[in-house]
Amino acid sequence: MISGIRLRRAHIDLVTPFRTSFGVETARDLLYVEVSGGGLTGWGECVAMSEPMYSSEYVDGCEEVLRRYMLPLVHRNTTAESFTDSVRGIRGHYMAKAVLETALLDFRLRSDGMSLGTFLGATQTRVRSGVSVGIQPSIDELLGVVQGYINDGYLRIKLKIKPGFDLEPVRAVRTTFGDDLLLQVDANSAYQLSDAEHLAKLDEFNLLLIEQPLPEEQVASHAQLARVVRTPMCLDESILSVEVAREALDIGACSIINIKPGRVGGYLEAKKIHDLCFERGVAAWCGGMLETGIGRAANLALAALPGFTLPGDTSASARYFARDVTTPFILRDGHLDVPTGPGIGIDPDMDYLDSITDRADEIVLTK
Ligand code: NPG
Repeated sequence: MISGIRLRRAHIDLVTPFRTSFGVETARDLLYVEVSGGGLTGWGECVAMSEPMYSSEYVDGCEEVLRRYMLPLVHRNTTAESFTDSVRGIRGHYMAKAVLETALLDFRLRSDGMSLGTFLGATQTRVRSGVSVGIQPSIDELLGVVQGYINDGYLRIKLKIKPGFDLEPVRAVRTTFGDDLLLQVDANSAYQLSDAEHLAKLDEFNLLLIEQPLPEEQVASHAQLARVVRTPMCLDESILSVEVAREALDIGACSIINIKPGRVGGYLEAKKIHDLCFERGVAAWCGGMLETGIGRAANLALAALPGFTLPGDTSASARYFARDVTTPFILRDGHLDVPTGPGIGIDPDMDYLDSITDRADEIVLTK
């Protein structure tokens, strides 16, 4: 039974600034939800960034909607499933829903002694790791960064692109590292449909996929774009639920899906999107949101399902942080191990976590 919930705000520096088409992240502004009872704690990590630039969500907003509308719905016997049902009437706020749902799920699975991977239907004990490379100040620096990740053993490279930083960096990476490198690009919504002819010039680089070139709302425009660009279209920001995923696939807006639990309201919805892709033979991969070990552990459990046919943004702890909040995830032979312990299968180092915590508030359950 749940006896208490804690909201924890913390911060951790990134080892290197991460630049996308919408901004630059230098530190992670963290929100954890801890669901406790009977000596056990279930953990959730919010994926929202400090500012509403990736999507409309941001971490202070997540905390506000959790406190005001979601936590009052939680009582001692709330489960991840009953919570998800009870917040169906709250529109949007997927990242806020996801962090609380994950903590509830982790709490229950720890009580039951079952790993998240087993609960979700994982079939792999380790997952192939890709890495997402931010926009660099110059092509030379980009080549150096990519070389470093290849040396680390990453099995696929994703380059962030934006108008003015697209064809040349992709050409340079392809030419330098050869045709065998698994390479893809991510535009984070930075283009317009009128850029279709320009984006089609990426076709010559034999990319695995192009991710989210157009704004989130423009699902149908992606279908039009996919008729001009031969590189497989992958959607990220647009896919907010299994229903959107089905419609996007039905109209040909994408042929590959980046599944991020935080973006779709949690692991239960992420699993439904996985199942849809698996049934239809559509390639899927697990995205990342610069998570610390708590969020990363849960993503690895998901990424171990059989429908994740492409390497994900499931990179090692060292790619992001000098010191992670958990035992670090280490890249071995291009793979990360899927945790096997109960729930997400890993605990934070509490002394270290407390040392980076700005504040932690206990929420009293009234029912
Ligand atoms: O490896 O965790 C990671 C980051 C992967 O590129 C990544 N995430 O758009 O998918 C994305 C992107 C992102 C980065 C989103 C920063 C939001 C902020």
